[in-house]
Amino acid sequence: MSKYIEKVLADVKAKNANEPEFIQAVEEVLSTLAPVIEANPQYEKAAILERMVEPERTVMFRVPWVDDNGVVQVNRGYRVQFNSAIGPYKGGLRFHPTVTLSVLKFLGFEQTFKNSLTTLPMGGGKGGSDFNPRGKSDGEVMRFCQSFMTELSRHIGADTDVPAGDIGVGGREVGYLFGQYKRLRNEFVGVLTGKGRPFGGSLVRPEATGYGTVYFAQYMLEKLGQDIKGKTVALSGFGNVAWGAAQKLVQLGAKVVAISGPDGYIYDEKGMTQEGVDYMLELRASNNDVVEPYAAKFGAKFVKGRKPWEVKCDIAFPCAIQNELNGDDAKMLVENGCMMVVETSNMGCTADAVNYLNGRVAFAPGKAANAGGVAVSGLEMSQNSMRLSWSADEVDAKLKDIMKSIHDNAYDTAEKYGMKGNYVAGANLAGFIKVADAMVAQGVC
Ligand code: 2IT
Repeated sequence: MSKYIEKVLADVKAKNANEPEFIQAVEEVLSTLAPVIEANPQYEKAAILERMVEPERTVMFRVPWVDDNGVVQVNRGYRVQFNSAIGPYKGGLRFHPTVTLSVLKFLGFEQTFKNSLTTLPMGGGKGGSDFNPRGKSDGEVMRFCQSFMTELSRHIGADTDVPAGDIGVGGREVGYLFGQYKRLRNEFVGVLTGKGRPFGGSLVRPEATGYGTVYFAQYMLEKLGQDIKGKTVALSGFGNVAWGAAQKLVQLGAKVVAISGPDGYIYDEKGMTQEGVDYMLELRASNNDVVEPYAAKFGAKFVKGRKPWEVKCDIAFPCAIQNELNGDDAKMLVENGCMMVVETSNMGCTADAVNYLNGRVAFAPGKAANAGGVAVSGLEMSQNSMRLSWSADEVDAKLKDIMKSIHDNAYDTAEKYGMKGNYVAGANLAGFIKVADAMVAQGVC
């Protein structure tokens, strides 16, 4: 690591000592940047790293709402506008009890590099709330979303900051948020992505993160002279992302043997069928956050309270939440013959796990592999600006092209800097260079 990087990292740790997830994300990126930092003294001169680790703006606000019993509830809302060097802030909203400023700063920081990799003009941002949608009625979710947007609407805009979904925020929530924005601002614009079809949503957006991560895996396998057909796959999660991945994997002839929820995991030795994939949507809609019912319905095994990384698989796709796959899980996967891990959740693997896996197996970092979701959000923004709508085939073809560009950019950049096959370094370097050059060109701001 260069002296400059060490100094910035030490400052980040001192200044944000109570933000472990943010520190983890910064360390993961900065520890790979030495080759470009050393070759480009203009970055240090312009204090690019010091500026990149500080969000341009952070908004924190009270979200009061009334529950079905008439009781006033208060949650905390956030929007972290991290970096607008290459486009308006762009990134999802997460509604989950684990949401803290540290979590949203790590997500906004990662989003900046991810969005840079997509080839589209989007800056990085992230927001959300510690609101837990689990068990809430539709009316409660609507009132919460309206209150959240009442404050958020002052800070976003189609050319300023364009939020979307993330964990706990899907089509329903985006609809309520959009309705409230339109009402407050009296304008119908593409201020959110992941909207419903009738009001400007893009085809393929719901599937995009999951499809994209599988396309990315296919491009990696191609480099290794292998095919995804016939591969045994373990997924974690059963939400929107895991569903999209499962759908594409089943279409391509992979054998999906595991999905998981907070209650445990499902082991389906025969491999998931299209009916199983469709049933994931029903589980999701039940709003109970459990996968157990899948077992009885499809004659599969339910393993309570455990993670799916103990099953034998060729490829693992963590699709749930940050730090869901740790060093011990990584060792278990490798011992069981796993040859590829495609991080699909943001920072799904702990630093230990990444260090263990990267090089031992083909390892795809989340900011590259899961960028298909935000990429199709970028395509939704384009369609909204042009006031037209592309067909599903058109969007899917563009998504595939974008995932190929991301793959090749990460692969070629790693090779250029003498780290062939290291997608972690390649993605960080490629994502960084574009943002850094834009920042240098725009002066001190
Ligand atoms: O982590 C992510 O990239 C997302 N949650 C999607 C963000 C977006 O703006 O579509």
